[in-house]
Amino acid sequence: MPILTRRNLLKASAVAGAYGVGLSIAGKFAGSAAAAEPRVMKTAKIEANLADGGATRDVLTYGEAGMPPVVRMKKGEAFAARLINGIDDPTTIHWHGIRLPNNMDGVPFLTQPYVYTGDHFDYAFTPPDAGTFWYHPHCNTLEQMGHGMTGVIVVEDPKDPVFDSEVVLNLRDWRLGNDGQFIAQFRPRDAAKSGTYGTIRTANWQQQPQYDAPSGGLVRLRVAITDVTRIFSFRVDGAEATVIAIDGNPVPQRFPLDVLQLGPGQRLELAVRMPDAEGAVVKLEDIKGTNPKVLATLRAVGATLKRDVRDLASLEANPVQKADLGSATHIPLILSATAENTAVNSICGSLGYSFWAINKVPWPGDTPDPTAPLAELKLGKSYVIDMENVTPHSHPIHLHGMSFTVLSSSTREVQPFVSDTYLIQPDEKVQLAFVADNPGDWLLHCHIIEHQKTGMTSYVRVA
Ligand SMILES: [Cu+2]
Repeated sequence: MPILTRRNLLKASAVAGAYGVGLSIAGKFAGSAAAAEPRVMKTAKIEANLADGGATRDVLTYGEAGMPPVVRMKKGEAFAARLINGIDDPTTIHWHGIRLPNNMDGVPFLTQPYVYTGDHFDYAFTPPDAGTFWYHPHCNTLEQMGHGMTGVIVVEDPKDPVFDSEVVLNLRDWRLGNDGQFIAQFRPRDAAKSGTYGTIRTANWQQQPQYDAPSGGLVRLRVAITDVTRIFSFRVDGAEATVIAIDGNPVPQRFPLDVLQLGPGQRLELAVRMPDAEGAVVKLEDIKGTNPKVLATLRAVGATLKRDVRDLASLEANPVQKADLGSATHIPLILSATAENTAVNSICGSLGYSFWAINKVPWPGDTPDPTAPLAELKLGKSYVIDMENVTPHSHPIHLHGMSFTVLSSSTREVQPFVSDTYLIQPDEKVQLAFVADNPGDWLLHCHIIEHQKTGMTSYVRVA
């Protein structure tokens, strides 16, 4: 009797034609029957002007030229996209932070087969939540994401308050040499620490771009950290900036931005009240490290609109179920470094090292037969992840398919943020509560891609 491996299962369902959009999914995250016209998202290798040294070759993107487009969806409305693979390497699309049916989640072997060169895959789902999200491959990710395949998603809510302007920033680095060409994407000794940093920092694939916004107006500044490594400490200089949403969800209580640290995969939404004086410049800065860096600027134009951030209506909370803490089962989760640095075999972009582990198990890579799930969860039941970081580095831990609420931290005051990614600090213990309301196998991993690819990955099974 043939062993029913995950790969065989995927093959079988592909042969049966049951794969993809046609597969019927039970549960509330099922795609809407009214199919939207699919948006074509074709991967491509291009040249792009990223640094002063001239055009960079071997840049990877979606579309024909430049940065992957900002994909706009509407809360509660069907969305469809056809991924066509135009690059030499297998790929998929993961829609980070969007709660969708498991077979739309874009994780090779866990939720779908590879999309090989020249092949396509149809994604279709209805985003239940409004906010700022992003998309990227989940296969050979260090190379594909490192070379450009990271794009921002805006899910609009017709009930959103009215701003005078909106600016979307895709923040990421590039590992380029002095000649403007790609250099090695990582160094093993850095992968075993905080990760390998890029050499060129960009917002929307430009160094310190400037955008015009109405003087005295309110700007909705949507920021997504799509870099594979870098943690940012955000500050705004020259204007009053109010944090209105983090990781696609409105914050329980708005607060003025002083300094906020966020990691790869995370998103920040600010209401920036532009200065009244025409020509005044507002800077978004990263003040982490020894050299504070201006990421992008906003320039006030026109006569002042004299707006007041206090007049801004609140964002509607997303329909995320509240966990029942009385009945919740606790899942201990310990992030650690592995003792040994043995190479592991994998076929989907393993880096050939094992430096990290979740509950002492280093993920072997995206293999056809992954390790056992971290936990098997009952559909509809409440859970609390008790996560502890015993490493000397910070890790942005991302859960696919479900949103959690941050209950408490051992080291800091936390609001009950709803999120999909938590940046856990060294020696921190944190409690993340959620309802296992979405059936399937959902990845749980560090979003510093070198950590993810050298062991810091696992998954939970909801059934
Ligand atoms: Cu990490």
